[in-house]
Amino acid sequence: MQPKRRYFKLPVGANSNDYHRNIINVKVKPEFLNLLRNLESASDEVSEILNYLEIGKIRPVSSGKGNRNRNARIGNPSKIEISLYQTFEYNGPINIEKAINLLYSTGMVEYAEPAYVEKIDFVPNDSLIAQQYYLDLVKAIDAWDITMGDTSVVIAIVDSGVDLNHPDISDNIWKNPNEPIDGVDNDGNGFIDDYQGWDFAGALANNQQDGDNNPDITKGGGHEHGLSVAGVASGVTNNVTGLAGIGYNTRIMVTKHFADDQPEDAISYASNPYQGVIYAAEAGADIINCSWGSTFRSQFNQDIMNYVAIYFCVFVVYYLGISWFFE
Ligand SMILES: [Ca+2]
Ligand SMILES: [Ca+2]
Ligand SMILES: [Ca+2]
Ligand SMILES: [Ca+2]
Repeated sequence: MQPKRRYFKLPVGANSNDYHRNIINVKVKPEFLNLLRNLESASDEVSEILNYLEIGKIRPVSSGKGNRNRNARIGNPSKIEISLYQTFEYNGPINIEKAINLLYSTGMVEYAEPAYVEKIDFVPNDSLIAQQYYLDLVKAIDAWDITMGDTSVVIAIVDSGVDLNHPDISDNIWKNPNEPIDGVDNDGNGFIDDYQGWDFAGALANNQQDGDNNPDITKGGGHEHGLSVAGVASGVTNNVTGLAGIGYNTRIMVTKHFADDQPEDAISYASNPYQGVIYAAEAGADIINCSWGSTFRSQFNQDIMNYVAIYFCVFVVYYLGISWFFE
């Protein structure tokens, strides 16, 4: 089977390590949204293509939950209808470029893209001054001890995970007040018992379905990136707001995107951290820290960032990554 026309071409320099295998990020045309819930009703032509691709799970990137800031919409021309954003899995032995072009051939998609692999940013001298990050972390925590205030600020560390039992951090881990541990998704955000964030990558890097509710890290090396970043992010916040005047009780929300079975020297996130960005915004984070990036431009990811900025007014912190974002 061949696509009708070639709409999509992999960017120059992209190879198979640069995107997640068998995953396509899709913005569906609004008139086809219902079809996704009832694929049997597809036309013969569409069914034939979907069967050829061996489409598996189709998942919305967002549950649509969370407290949106309605004022943020006023006068904003770029409305984002997040329900149109879907992740398709396909299992057919077809390369991603052809698979994407076949999806275009169904007429269902506004656009479709690979899910590019995001890589950790080596924040300056990462390996050399890791201990200094630790010092920053301790200082920040000390400051929080002094300035316990009424306002609760939540910083999401969308990264490799965090050592939840770290003595300087465990008391500050954000807890989801609407999610008792009872095997039920009480807050309806699509994640069962996410009482302390979410582990999107889970145990296995090659399984995109084995996420769990424990974003604790199991080993060192690149897996500790999130912990280091938590220290840096806290330090930055500490410097900007200063100790005088503004008392706050900062919490760290954790989403984990390194899989437990990745080697310690891994630098690529096994699950797409943009999932964590959406999760964090919808769960009420005030600041989202993204110390990672990809060199490949993605409209899908741009739209996700617009979504969280427009509807949730979160402040997204970047370091060196997402180089295309400011172009
Ligand atoms: Ca939940
Ligand atoms: Ca629950
Ligand atoms: Ca996994
Ligand atoms: Ca886990």
